[in-house]
Amino acid sequence: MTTTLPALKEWVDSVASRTQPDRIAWCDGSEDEYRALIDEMCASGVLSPLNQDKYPGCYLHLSDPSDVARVEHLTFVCTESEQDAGQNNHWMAPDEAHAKIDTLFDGAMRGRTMYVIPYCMGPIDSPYARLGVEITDSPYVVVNMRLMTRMGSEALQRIEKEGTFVKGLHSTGDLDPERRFIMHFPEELTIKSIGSGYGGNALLGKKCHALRIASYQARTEGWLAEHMLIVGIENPEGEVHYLACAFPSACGKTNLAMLIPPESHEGWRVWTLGDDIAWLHLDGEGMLRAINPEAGYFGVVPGTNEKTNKNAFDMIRADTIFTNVGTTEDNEPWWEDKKVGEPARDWQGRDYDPENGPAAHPNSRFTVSATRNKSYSTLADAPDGVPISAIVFGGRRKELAPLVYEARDWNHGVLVGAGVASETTAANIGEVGVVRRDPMAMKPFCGYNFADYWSHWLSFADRSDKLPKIFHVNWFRQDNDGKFLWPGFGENLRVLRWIIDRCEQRIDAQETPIGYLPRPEDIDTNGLDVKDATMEALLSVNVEQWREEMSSVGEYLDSYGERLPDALRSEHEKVVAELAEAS
Ligand code: GTP
Ligand code: SPV
Ligand code: MN
Repeated sequence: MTTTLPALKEWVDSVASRTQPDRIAWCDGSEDEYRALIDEMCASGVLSPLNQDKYPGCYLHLSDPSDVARVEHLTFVCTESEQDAGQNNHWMAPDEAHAKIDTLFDGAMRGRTMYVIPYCMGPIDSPYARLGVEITDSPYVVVNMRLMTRMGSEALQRIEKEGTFVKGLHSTGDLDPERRFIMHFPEELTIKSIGSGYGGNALLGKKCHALRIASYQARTEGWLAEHMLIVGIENPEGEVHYLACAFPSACGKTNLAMLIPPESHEGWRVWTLGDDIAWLHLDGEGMLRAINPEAGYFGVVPGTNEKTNKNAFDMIRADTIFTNVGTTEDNEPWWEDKKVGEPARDWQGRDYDPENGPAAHPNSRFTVSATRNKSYSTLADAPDGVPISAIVFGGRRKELAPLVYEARDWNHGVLVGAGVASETTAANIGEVGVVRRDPMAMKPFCGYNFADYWSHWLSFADRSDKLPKIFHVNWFRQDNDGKFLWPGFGENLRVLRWIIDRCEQRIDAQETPIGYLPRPEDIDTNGLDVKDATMEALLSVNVEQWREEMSSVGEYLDSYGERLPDALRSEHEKVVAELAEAS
């Protein structure tokens, strides 16, 4: 196999002459190809089969212990002008970046196979879908890309028809963190990544293409590429509302996207469209519509159990690749909070010893096709996507942020999104549990200057009067003993109901300086062990703390200087003024 598209053929040839692979394999995305790669990796030790009676089609991959998460400090956006990348990104001049990384690619694939992976992000016949080709020397990347994207012959046909595609070049290199870089050239629709085989660093269709490059393209083309789950909530009357929710990495998107209604909520159904990325477009009527560019899940394993996420728990019982989990004596995968079985070996293949830390790495992941999810929406393949009723921002905050609040209007909502802060998690190499600003949950993923990004968000108000309402949630508020105040998981449906009732104008709210809040009695706590005082605490707005918060948000926004849109500055001033007046 090869291609009829000269630009693609020339690029593949030029990469081969630089990287010097032993052979070149064009991936067709077939089941046979997948099987053959799995067998080959089992033979070479890259994968090992898990217990095939209990976990049929499941395999374990243990990564290099230094290569277990994204590497924001080694991730660059390389635009001609440094200001276009913005202070939210690490920047390198394109010439310098190419020179630096190309040297590392010289001869990098000697003794290896170079795989050419054509892929489509989004339904294959969607006008909103975008194409890419990833070249990699990692068979692990190939099988993951097959689960995560629409990959192979059909994608190649569309690429040949359209002629444009994002070029992604990846090599695991020698896995030395000193020679690891993830570089983006949005002006050239190009990605170059070397030195890591892990998730967001290596599966280039995901964060590199569908967020960093796509957000840059979306700005010039008038749409949005966001770090959002997409979920459909169906009430007992059959009315369905679609929500798009942006939470930072490892802050509950997968869980919310696959929520199972609690027993108290008979007749409610939840449909998953996506768990990580949403591409949002205005349609001819001014409705914001969303597609999920992905076709699978690369989800956090620890914490997944029958109670927290039964859908995911069942979904990963077959045809799943586990990365960096532990195993039991009879070779089932094991992770913290699985609630069944016991670990015998840890994620580094050692005999389990609690002294060495958890059995599963906190950022261990499953890769699985979305079709294995029982609640996968049939509309996930709809070319036009689904209409969005509400946009929901959120973060992990021990204090301050109430369980839920609603922005007064779109512009205020953009401020709420821009002010998102959250505790860092194991999804990135670095310190965990430190509160940092993570606007729209896009801090690691926006491919251009945040100031321009906020202007772009604000511009939607000029283009439509049917925009969704914007909310903020926080499932992670804690009491003085560090216990979560809100039960979370399936019970989050109770909060989504309030959000939907607000969208349908079925319920009033209390006005506060930070936006509209439910009165404690507005959230249905029937059958929950949540005391009235707890509910009040969850919905309290501490004016003193919020003054400090808004002053810190103000400083953060100001750090973007001249490019910061005036409308965002004035939204901020309004909230500050309201807080000054409040008692
Ligand atoms: P990425 O895939 O990294 O983008 O993250 P994600 O947002 O999909 O993260 P995921 O849903 O996998 O979040 C995993 C973490 O969030 C686990 O530690 C869960 O226990 C925790 N979590 C999810 N939902 C809730 C909730 O409602 N309450 C509490 N307390 N924790 C939750
Ligand atoms: C995230 O970190 O937000 C992820 C996992 O979804 S990764 O694909 O590794 O970026
Ligand atoms: Mn993510």
